[in-house]
Amino acid sequence: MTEFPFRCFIGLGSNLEDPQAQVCRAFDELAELPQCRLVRRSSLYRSAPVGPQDQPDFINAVAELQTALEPEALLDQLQAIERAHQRVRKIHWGPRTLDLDLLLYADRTINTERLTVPHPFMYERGFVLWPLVEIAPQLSLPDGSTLAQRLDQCPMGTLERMPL
Ligand code: A4P
Ligand code: MG
Repeated sequence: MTEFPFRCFIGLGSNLEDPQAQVCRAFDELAELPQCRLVRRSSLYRSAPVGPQDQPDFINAVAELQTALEPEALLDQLQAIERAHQRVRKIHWGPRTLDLDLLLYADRTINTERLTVPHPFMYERGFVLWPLVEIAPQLSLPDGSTLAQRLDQCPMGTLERMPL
């Protein structure tokens, strides 16, 4: 089996139209991406919305991929999956059928017009960090900090791990 060289992490989120099913289907679609191997999927987590409060709770999860795609090519694939879930972009931080964020790409720091990696808000967000530590407890981050250090600053709040 060919191993793809770059390790990356994708954040999944949904709060519309059966969010658990949206996230489970997205995991299966990530597993089918070209030049990628889905290595791990976290549990699903439920939490209150960050941002506008007049929207349903979110279901979030994190996936670990090995890939040969360059970051923007991977983003293209993630956005194609979002489109397949008929996501309509309307309100910033508003409700969505599926949101796929490229959280981390190897140990790279990326700042282009289309892509900011590490994802700019991931360190403040329990719904990203807790599923991430579940599947990658030893992870160190591009700035040299560890996930354990970041978690100290990020309480679980309303976050709840769903039973398998
Ligand atoms: N973009 C730049 N960097 C990235 C990256 N690392 N990964 C660009 C993915 N996309 C990236 O994204 C807008 C543009 O960001 C893309 O075209 C891409 O080129 P978007 O997903 O359409 O915009 P958005 O989702 O409205 O904004 P944003 O900032 O991505 O929102 P977030 O950060 O995704 O937050 N509460 C809970 N509990 N759980 C959630 O999952 N999610 C949000 C949305 C708010 N509150 C939430 C949750
Ligand atoms: Mg997004």
